[in-house]
Formats: sequence, structure tokens, C-alpha cells
Amino acid sequence: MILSFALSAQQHLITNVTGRKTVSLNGDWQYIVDPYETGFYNYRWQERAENDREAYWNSDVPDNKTDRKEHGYTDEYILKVPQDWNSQDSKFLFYEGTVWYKKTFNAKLPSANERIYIHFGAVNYQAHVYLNGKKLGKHTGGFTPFNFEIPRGLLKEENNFLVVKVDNKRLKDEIPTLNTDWWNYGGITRDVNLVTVPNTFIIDYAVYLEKASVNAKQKTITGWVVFNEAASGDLTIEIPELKIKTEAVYKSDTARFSIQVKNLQLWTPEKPKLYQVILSSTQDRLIDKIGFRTIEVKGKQILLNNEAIFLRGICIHEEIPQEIRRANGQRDALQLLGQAKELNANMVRLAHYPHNEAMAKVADSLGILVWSEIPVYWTIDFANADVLNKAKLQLKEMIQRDHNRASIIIWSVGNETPVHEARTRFMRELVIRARALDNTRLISAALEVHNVNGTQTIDDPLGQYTDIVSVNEYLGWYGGLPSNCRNAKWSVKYDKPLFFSETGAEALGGFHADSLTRWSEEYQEWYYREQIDMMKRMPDNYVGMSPWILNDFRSPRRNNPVYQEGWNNKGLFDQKGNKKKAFYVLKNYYAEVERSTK
Ligand code: GCB
Repeated sequence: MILSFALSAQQHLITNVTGRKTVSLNGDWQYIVDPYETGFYNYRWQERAENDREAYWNSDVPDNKTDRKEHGYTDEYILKVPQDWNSQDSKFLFYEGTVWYKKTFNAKLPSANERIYIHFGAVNYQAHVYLNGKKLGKHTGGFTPFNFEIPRGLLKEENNFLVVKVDNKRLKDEIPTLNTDWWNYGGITRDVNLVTVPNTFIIDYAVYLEKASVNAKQKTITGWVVFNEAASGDLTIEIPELKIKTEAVYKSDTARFSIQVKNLQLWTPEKPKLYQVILSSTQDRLIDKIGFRTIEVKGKQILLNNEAIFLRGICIHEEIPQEIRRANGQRDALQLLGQAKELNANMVRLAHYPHNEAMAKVADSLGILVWSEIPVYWTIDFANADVLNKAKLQLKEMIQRDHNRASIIIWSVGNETPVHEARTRFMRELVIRARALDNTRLISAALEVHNVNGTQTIDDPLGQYTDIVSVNEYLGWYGGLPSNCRNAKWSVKYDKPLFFSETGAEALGGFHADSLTRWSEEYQEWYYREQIDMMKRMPDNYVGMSPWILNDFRSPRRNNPVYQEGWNNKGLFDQKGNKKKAFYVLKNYYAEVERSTK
């Protein structure tokens, strides 16, 4: 049989994968480390032909005793999926390059009325996926999901040979670029699933509360549903708890609906109410749990459900420091967001890339507001049109995966990007794109402050395009001493909500000295006191902060042999999970704010 498949770089993403019929391909995968990419390129550095016997996506079993095979997968070399490779074997600690992952599996074949996809939660950074010797596709971007449909006839009931080439090399024209202040964990870092869906299925949908109706007795829930292909029929929307069952007609591939509801309990951080929402079409049926709330900016304030809210935030990297690994899944999310709760936080900034899907789900159920960001970080190649397209793709994948999560209130298009014309054009495009993809949330980016004749000045031109002006500021750590905060003058060009998306200082957990001694817990504690006093004097558009950072985290840029050793120690929790002194300073401030806003 000759199979010919159209290969696509990226197919439409399936939303809410966990709500579908899935078979997990997590677990043990065999691997080959391939720093020279021998399995991919021949000795003339040309991509190997699909049927090249030496390609690592093809069988590693010699045909007979005269046959030569120079690659092989064995149980002696196993990596767990999902998990970064760095934490699984010391030889991977600093590794950046190609690793081939291989899994053999049996499968139930889809019926004539079904399709089957392979879905990856994330692979850092580039993935080429092959099944039974055929290439399914390729994806770039280390923190967003992707899927490929498995063409009919390719999947077998037994002994499917699935190979993924994973490459985490840093490159100048990728996102992030060469330089970041975090560990470049490689591997298949999130779940892998086979997803079976009906031939015509709901590929994406959004269900949300209409802003204009937030204060009305009868509120309006609006939404849309998109199918994977042109189709028409009736769509049923049910919210059993509200006794809602409505029909909408879909034509071509889309349905829109608008429902009047009475007695809707809004989603708030104090009472994060979620409703079961059921969408069903002629062939498909899908369940989600959705919270209903609105978020908008009015003048100098952020309004949640039409009431001013102060964001008691904290930044988080997707890392479990105690085990020096990437975080993934519900348990890790409960650990990280539980720490944020202990701090009296009502908001987290998930830095600097989209975290795994469990984070926003757990945030939904705990009532924690979320800032979600793409890794447009520092000095990426702004003048390059391809790079802009890559950023747009990551933005789209981030938004599409999570746009039904009530917890997410802010999409961020980047962090500390340097002010110049090409960059501002690039960033503006991202702001416009983010709004086009989702006009129910706020758009921001973490900007920088600069000193103009002794005044801390916020005038980055990008601030004119974002909904809130967010800035990172380290007065007393990267410049001067914490006491410099006392006389600091601030000038903000924009009359919009002002949010401090970062501020922080390092302290090695357990190192105690007087407060003037750098790296001591006392210095960090002092820094937080001075910063908070300064925040209290900010103009009335100050709407909150998310200091840097919840936990100490790994970074190859941090090479002080006594106080860092490859760690950025700005955490309020240290490497072992102990609270530093500054933790209590911020916790008390947040408790105070909470009392005063009640
Ligand atoms: C920043 C960056 C963050 C760094 C932090 C630091 O401004 O946004 O990624 O880790 O400062 O510790 O310097």
C-alpha cells in the first residue's frame, strides 16, 4: 500500500484535550542522544529521505546478520515523559541539542466515523514527529501545545513505532532567543496523548460573560464554537446547574450564541464558582468547567466584575526547585499556587512563557488571578519578519489553549524588550493580534523604568498600546541600596493602571547577617520593606504588584560561587522550600491590603 500524506507545519489546535477520549502515551520512552544530528542529516548535511534506513525515525532492527544498523533504541536508555531530560540523568544537566525519543505502542483503531490525533502538551524547543516511518509534522515553540492528525491507514493495532526528534538548542532567531535568565530544560516536558474525536468535531470554543451585563439581574453568556471542518446542524449548550439548555444553529464551521441567565454566581477570587458547561453537536459532545466574570480597565483602575481590584501578586517560574525540574501537572500546580495562597496573594504572574495547562485550571478552582505570557524576552530578533510570525503563533497557541479559564485576566506579549523602533512595531503587532484573538481580557507587557535626571521614568512608547502599564523595577538591588527607595521620584507618562510586574532581591536561604550585607536574608527583608513603603506612596493608578519571585530557580547566568552556584536566589522560598524573612514582609503587606479593601 502506498500512503501519501500532506504534511503541515502546524495543524489547528484542539482545545480542551482532557475533555476528550484520550489514551496517554506518557511513561517510559527509549532515547538516543544525538548532538551531531546524525539521525536527521546525512554526511552531506542534507535532511535524510523519509525511507533512509539510517534515519533514526526508521527501524533500528537489522534485517539479517549482514545488515548494518548504527542506531538503536534500548531499555538501557529510558527517559520519563512528561519530564525535562536535565533532571533525569546528570549527563543532561547542561545538554542543549537533539535527543530522539521512541515509544512502541498498541492502539485501538478509529472507526469510520472517527479521527485520531496525536497531541503534545509541549516539547522544548523543536519537535519533529514520525509514526511508523512517516513524518506527521514539526513544531517549534517550547511551551505551547500542538497536534497532528494521524492519517487513516497509518496507525496499526500493534507495534506502532513513534519517534520524536527533540532539539532544545538556543537560536538567535527563535523565541526565546539565545539569552534568558532561566534554565533551558529540554525534552517532552508535558503530556502526550492520542485523541479520538468524531469526524466532525468541536475544535475550539469560548463561553464567557458579556461585560455590559455584569451588573444586570439577567446576565448574558455569549459564546462561539468552531468545528474542524465545514458542517451545519444544531448545537446544544447546557449549563445544568442554571437549568439552561439552548440550541444554536451552526453553518459552515461556526456557531454563535447568546443566553440570558438569572441567578448567575460570578467567579471571584473569594468564591471561584465554576459551572459545568456541555456543548453537543450532531456528532460531538464536550464538557468543560467554566467560571463567569468580567475584567476591564476603567480610567486608572482594573475592574473585576465591575469592582476595583488590587492585584496582590507574585511571579512564578515553571519549576520545582526541591527537585530541580520543570513543573507539570496538577500536583505541582497545587504546590506552587498553594505557596502563593500562603503569601495572601490573589494573583500570579506566570513568567516568562505559558505554563502547563494544569496551572490555569488549578488557579480557576482556587480563585487566583493569572497573568500569562509568551517568551518574547529581552533582545529577540525584532527586525525579522519570521520571528514575528513565530511570536504570533505562540501567542495564538497560548490564548487558544486557555481562553476559557476565568482565572486568566492578562495576556502579556513580552518582558523587558529594549526600546527602539523595530521593537515597538513588533510589540504593537502582538498587542493588536492578542486583542483580535481575545477581546475579553487585558493585554500588557512588562516594561522597564529608566532614570531621567534622578526621576524613575516610565515612558516606553509600548505603554500607549497596552491596557495596563506594567514595569519591572529593582531599585536597591541593581542600583543603589534599598534606602534609595525613600526619596525616589516617579514619573509615569500614561494615565492607565500601573502595575509593578517585578521587583526583588537575592538572598541565600539560611544566610543571616546585618541588613547591609548582600545575599543575606536580612538584606532581602530590608529591600522588601523599603519597596513596600515606596509602593504605598505611588500615585493612585497603582493597582498592584507581582514581586520577583516565589521560589529560587535555576539559571546558568548566576555564577557567584558562594551565593548562587547556578541559582537565582530571589525567591521568597529558598531552594529547599523554606520561607525567607522577606516572605513575611510581603505576606503582612498583602494581609493589610486585603483588610483595607474589604
Ligand atoms: C528581570 C527579568 C527576570 C530576571 C530578573 C532578575 O528583570 O525579567 O527574568 O530573572 O530580572 O533576577 O534579574
